Amino acid sequence: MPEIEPQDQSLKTLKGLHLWHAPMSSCSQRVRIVLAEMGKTYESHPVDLERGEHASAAYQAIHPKGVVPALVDDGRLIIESIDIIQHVAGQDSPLMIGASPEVLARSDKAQLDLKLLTFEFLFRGAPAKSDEVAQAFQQNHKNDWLTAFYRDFAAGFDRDRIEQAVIRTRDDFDFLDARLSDGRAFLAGDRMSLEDVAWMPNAHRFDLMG
Ligand SMILES: N[C@@H](CCC(=O)N[C@@H](CS)C(=O)NCC(=O)O)C(=O)O
Repeated sequence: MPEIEPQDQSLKTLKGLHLWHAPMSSCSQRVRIVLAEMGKTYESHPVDLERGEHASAAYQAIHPKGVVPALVDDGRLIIESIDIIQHVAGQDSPLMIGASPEVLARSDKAQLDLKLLTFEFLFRGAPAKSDEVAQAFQQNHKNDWLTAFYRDFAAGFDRDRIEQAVIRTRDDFDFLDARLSDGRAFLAGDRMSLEDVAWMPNAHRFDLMG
């Protein structure tokens, strides 16, 4: 369900491609990779997640879940990175060849574990959000799952929750390895497809985590 009716009706008047995104967001990275591969230019609207900009009323009127990315293409609002990359590539793109919905959906599902493990193993040592930013976020962000996630992070994630995320991630990478085990260079065969794009940010993130 990629295209949604924007709450912020002014989005309908925008021309060309507009992307709301964040540098370290894996879901945004996917979209930027496809935009670059397709040679498409876009107007960039960075959303500062560290400062909780996605809790603003203005941003939540763009993306109903208050997360990035969000894309507007000639007034049409599209959310969900897997839907966005398919939209940006377009049906006739070589990136679509062999890209299976199953592998794309699996990357979407893996995002929650990637997020948990990123916060635990990459962000925990980073400077915490100021109390002011953290409180404003809790008050203003309407996505209950996300506000609970930040509370859990501050309190310390349960060890079991981390372990389950590691196990599922291991399964995912075993699945990808099995796909590549016939010697193919890319997940869907001998050329890069959306499958590689969808998983690339995850591989990069685990690389950052060491
Ligand atoms: N299924 C969504 C997930 C979107 C999502 O969770 N985005 C993350 C970044 S990858 C986000 O905005 N997180 C906000 C936060 O962590 O505060 C998609 O693929 O677009």
